Amino acid sequence: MAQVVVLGTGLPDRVLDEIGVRHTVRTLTRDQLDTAEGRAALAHAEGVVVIGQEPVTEEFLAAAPKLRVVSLRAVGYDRVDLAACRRRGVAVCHTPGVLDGAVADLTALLVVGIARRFGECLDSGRGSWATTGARPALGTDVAGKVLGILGMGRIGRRVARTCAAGFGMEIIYHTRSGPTAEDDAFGASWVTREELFARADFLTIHLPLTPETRHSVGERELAAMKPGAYLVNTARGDVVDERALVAALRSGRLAGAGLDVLSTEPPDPDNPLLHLPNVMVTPHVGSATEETRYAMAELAARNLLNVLAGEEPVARVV
Ligand code: 8YV
Repeated sequence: MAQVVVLGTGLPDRVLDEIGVRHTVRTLTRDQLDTAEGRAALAHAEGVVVIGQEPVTEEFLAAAPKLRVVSLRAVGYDRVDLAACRRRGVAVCHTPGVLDGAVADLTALLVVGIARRFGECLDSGRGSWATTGARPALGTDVAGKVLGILGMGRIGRRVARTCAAGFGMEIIYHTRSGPTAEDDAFGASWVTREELFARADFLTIHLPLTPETRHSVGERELAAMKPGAYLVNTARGDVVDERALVAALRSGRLAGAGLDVLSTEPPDPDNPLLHLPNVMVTPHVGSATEETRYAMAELAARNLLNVLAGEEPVARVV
């Protein structure tokens, strides 16, 4: 029986019980982590489940010398110091595959949402329509438009299929690894990175955040986009240089943006992206459905239990 710390709330009771049958479970909030009680729990922990965006740093690992596994209830692992985990022999696991549909649905929603000025429509519906009769300016059709997908992994591919089959969009994509027969089979075309930015009416980002991808969509890339194009990001805020994005939106170079992720979360209330009428911001809810979060929690628990039992986890990063 090992000590397991669950960092953050939101693991369903059934999943907590599943871990609790075999191990001692201690749930800690971010604030509790800094208390004597929190430090003591971490000092004995052999496994940690990370629910939110809590960083796993060298300092965190030093406070948990018995740790054998960090199990993320997330697919993204950009907040984990992988090198430090490797050095200390700590396994890192994540939850790929089970959230593709939910994230792709939200991406498609943002594509149509910004095209149809849905943020402004909701504001009007709740206010000006009844008081002054004012309604937003006309939107634009998505059918027949080019959707550019930057990063054709599981989520990008799911977005491609949804937007091609459901909305009649033409799909182009770019991945460093080049075209795949599977993607080309349903009419998506691989293009160079330059061509992707130049041809997309809507560009959607599905890249992990790494040192190479940080701010990789910046001034140069945004200036290369068609005037009046739209940007969607449901991956990680820091893939985009937010200052360059704000400038492109203010100048009218970009017609709008749909963002589920921002550089700082929760954002600074003064972040201009929260105040531009042609930007729809959602609060990092790509995977936030009952079914998907349950599946993520179960996979996170399975990964943790496997490592603690000396078995191979389902999805290992380190
Ligand atoms: C999670 C995410 O909501 O999986 C990811 O990488 O960004 C989201 O699905 C987030 O990590 C909180 O658990």
